Amino acid sequence: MIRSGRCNALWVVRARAVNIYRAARYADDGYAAWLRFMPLDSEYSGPREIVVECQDRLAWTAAQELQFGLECLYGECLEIGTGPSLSAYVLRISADARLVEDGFCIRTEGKNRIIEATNPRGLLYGVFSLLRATDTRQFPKEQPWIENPSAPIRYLNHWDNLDGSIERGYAGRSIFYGDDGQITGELDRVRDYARLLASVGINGCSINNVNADDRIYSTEGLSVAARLASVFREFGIRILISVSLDSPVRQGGLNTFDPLDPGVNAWWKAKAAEMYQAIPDMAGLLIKADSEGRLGPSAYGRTHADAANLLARAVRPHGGMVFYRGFVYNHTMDWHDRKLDRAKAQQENLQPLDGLFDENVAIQIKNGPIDFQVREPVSPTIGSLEKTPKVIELMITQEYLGQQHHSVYEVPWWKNSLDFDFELNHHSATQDIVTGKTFGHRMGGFVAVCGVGRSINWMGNDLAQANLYGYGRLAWNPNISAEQIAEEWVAQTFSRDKKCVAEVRALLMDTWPTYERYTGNLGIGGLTDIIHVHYGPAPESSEHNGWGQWHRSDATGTGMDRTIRSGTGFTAQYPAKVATQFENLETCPEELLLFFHHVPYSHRLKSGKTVIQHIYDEHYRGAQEASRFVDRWKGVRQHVDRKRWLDVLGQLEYQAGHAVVWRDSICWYFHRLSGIADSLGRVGNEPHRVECESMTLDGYEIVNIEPWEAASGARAIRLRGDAGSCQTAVDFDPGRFKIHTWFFDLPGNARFELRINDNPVDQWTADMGLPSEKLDAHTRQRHTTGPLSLAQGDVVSIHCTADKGDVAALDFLEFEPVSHQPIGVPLN
Ligand code: GCW
Repeated sequence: MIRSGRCNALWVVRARAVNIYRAARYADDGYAAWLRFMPLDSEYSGPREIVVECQDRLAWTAAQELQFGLECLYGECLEIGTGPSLSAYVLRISADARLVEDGFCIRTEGKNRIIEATNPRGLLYGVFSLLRATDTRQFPKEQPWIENPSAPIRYLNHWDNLDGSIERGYAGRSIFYGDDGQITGELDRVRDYARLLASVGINGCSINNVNADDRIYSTEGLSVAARLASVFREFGIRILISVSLDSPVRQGGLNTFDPLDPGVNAWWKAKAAEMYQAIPDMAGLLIKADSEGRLGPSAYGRTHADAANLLARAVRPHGGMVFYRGFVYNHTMDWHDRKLDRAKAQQENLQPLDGLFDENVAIQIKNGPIDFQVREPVSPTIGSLEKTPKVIELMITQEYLGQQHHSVYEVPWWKNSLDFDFELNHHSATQDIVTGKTFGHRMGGFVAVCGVGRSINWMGNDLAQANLYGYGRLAWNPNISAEQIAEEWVAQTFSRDKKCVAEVRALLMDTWPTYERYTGNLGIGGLTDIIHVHYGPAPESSEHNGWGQWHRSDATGTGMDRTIRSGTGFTAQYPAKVATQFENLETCPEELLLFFHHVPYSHRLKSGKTVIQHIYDEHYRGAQEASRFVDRWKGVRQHVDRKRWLDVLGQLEYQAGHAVVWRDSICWYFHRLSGIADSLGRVGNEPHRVECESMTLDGYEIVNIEPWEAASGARAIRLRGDAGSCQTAVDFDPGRFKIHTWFFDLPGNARFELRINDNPVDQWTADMGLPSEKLDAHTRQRHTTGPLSLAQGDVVSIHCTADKGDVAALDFLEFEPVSHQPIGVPLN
């Protein structure tokens, strides 16, 4: 075989350096994610070399990845060269008409394995797919093995700010930008990140928040953007830049940003030319305008089409696209007006403009009409913009889904949106529409908001990586099942052991339904605090303000009436068949009932249960399921490396506790509002709890909690000074108990010590870094001690030390008899 002298030597040197670097980094800390390539126990019997038939850097990267993957999997290091060879993996660019851009074909020819693609990116995807199949032992049956991506756009959006913070990021600070307001890049990490993305077919990535800071496209900023672009380019990923419509004023010194002003037009043209000079292969621009305080075309009475086309014409000579966000609404609506509806805003704003957008504009639409809630109908705008290419926007970062402190596998939720059929006359599932098939658009696809940060495992929660992986796989092929994606991910990430794969897959599959159960049922929305942190329960926060995430719960009923007959008329935005289905109470899918209808609490569901009883039951069931996640995870202990097993265990234990916070807050809220008792007698009747307010206090004071349902009895205790304690004597029958201490974890590291008869038996520090600085349902959680034996008269006390603002606040102690099964509805 002839090796291409210098070029090849260089690549081999680089490959070795990269491998050493990787080996050092690839401890079982989650950094390698699904690219661990754990050794297989079978002998290698494949081709002996790797031949790259084209002199393209990306093709060489593909070869190196193949070399690295096979070496990890089999311990065989194949040489890379330019051929010819009798037994090689051959990486070849071909004009095979069966392949579209980025697609690949893998076939056997004698002793050679040919990987063909129409572009080098396709070779990289072919290699990663081959490695995945080898790693998971799942080879497709069909020969040749041909795969084409579902759509050309398979992008991520980063909401990273230039000061290193990340909007809605829950895994540490930005991997793109440094601290202290400097704009710097952590390029090693970015490179490893790009590699992960490429391994699942992601081919574009925006590098700054849609709430855009335009310094990233100042002359200095562009040099940073260009550095990031060059790293992403190594793995076939093109970058996008988020822009701010008022830049001609802010950055350019003009006195207007009117989209129809010739000076503004010229400014953007010049800016685009500057951007493309720095980043010749930039995918395009992304823009959020007239939304949540961002300036937009309405400032000059112009339309979204005017704004989008202004940018589109600037990037068009360079082959760029404009992604115009459909997330347009008024957040200062009059909540008294029962006809107003935030869900209607996108369609009202964009539909009249269908046909007026330039052809290099795509409208980027969130899967639901509100905002990434745990359940929403699919946004009608996806089905209605027939003349305009669209991309669907999904959310990987778990803003409204527990912010990675809760494990929620989102793929089933996304599939639910992608499989939804608009019931037009032809293939009209969401996935057909956004991939361009339904209305014959060449452009289209997928975008997801991703919050990876400097946390060693990228997501802050090892299980949350499944969402990043799953998004890429789904964008590549939306027909892969959520179960299969989970299986592949577990096998590559944790263990190939069949039992482990099945158990973790099943656990992942249950997380979204469970999260929905203990947060917001029947399409009511998340019931989280929508004004501030979007994390724990705060059902009242949606009401009586202009944000429009109303659920309209009152003393007699709940749900938002969006019908044509008596409500906001939102249902009319869907094609006729679907509209009729949602409009009628009898045919509206129950999981969306409260999204579309306001019903009395006594309304009977198909199960025969009333809505209020369903809400109680689902919350109890959800919390019970969350506590079983802990036991289920314990069942795979021997298959998962210790660090990650312990990390996930800790996360699931926290989740189980916070699910109870959710359950209680929501049940208490609806119990008080409706005045209707839980027929199973659970709500408001917690026999094993002792309120801290009623204990003997030393150094503590009693405080009222807002909102009231965030603490038991609406009150808690907090330290007045640096230290103190509370104590209670056991006045129930002796036995073995788990003691749950319900406390609040504020910023600062307060310390707690639990003593029995003044003997220390447990201690812990409240240091989770939860997203609130108040005593509320975001910060309330539990710590569990025991089981241990208690006898009548034993004194249980908690001794606490404050730290900075953390006042070691406590809500109650709960003595759970160990034989005690939590009261709940039987699990199906
Ligand atoms: O859900 C909201 C988020 C905002 C975000 C906005 C959007 C970037 O809370 O943080 O802003 O959506 O999608 O633009």
